[in-house]
Amino acid sequence: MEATATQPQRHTEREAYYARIGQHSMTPLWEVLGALVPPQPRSPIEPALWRYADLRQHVMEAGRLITAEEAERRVLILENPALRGHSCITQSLYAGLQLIMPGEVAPAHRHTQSALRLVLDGEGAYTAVDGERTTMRRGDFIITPAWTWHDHGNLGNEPVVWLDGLDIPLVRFLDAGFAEKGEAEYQAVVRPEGDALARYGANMVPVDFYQQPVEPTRLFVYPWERTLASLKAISAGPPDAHFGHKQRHINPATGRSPMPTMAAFSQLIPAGFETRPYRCTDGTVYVCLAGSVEACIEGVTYQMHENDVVVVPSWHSVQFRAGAETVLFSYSDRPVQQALGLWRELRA
Ligand code: GTQ
Repeated sequence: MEATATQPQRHTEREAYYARIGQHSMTPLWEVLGALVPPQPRSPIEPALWRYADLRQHVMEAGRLITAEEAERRVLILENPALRGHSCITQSLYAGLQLIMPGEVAPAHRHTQSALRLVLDGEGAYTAVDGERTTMRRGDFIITPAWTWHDHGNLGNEPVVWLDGLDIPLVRFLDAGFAEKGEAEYQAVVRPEGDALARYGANMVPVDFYQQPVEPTRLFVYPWERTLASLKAISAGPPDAHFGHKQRHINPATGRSPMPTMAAFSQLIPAGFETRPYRCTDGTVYVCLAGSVEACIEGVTYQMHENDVVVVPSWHSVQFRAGAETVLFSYSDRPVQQALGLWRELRA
């Protein structure tokens, strides 16, 4: 048959052609089209679990090796095992465990990357955002929106660890990163603690305050106490088949995500409850704040206990099976995808 006879020759001819056009920084689309325009997302990242019980000692060891001041931020990055060396947990998101020792200060700086914190371990630290401090209590969800000054300190007597979630890979992809160091180590306090929560976080805003849709919230702490109280109250009713009892954290002045690039969620899964298979295009980082739960991702089960972190890549099926009553916090790039008309989900 002529077709098969000409195949090797054609192949050689094409390779020579690719080499010639390569000299002009060109490459044929037909060799890569399937990968460029896949029928559905084919994430290069992998599902993964970080067990806090295994990590804690290593995080604490960093406290002996480097000071917060020397490091600027003493953080162990949680790198996706399939993308080592890229400082990312999904293609668009960063995660890390930050440690601050008693008496230390992580000096003031600001950057165009947005950050969220989820307090995991220890007491007595604070984060200051644009001149207001908030004491970090376990389970608190705290934000430092793009270009806000922030420093962290520890006035207590124990090491404090929290999870940092940032949009670093997304900002890097867009080549839109700027950063500045503060003149002083820590910011002068210009408002009493609780001011932002009272003004913006009590179902009210100042009388003449109208916010642009893309602005981050002025509220910068979502106290665990309040989140848990809401979830507990809601859980008196029937759970959703795919989520249990899941709430979306918002900017209360706009109803949008707290910051334009990252969504955050808290959910309670009743003891013994199993969620139905669910997939969505936003790769998501989950943290177990209370209870214990099995995360079944594309058929592989990851056992989560308190402070454990799991990443579910885009378009991977996930199901949760709670042991004891479980509270999960999660974050993703959903608002970016929604703004661009890209976000999809599938409930099985
Ligand atoms: O606390 O400002 O994990 O700037 C990475 C970069 C934390 C922070 C990180 C940062 C910070």
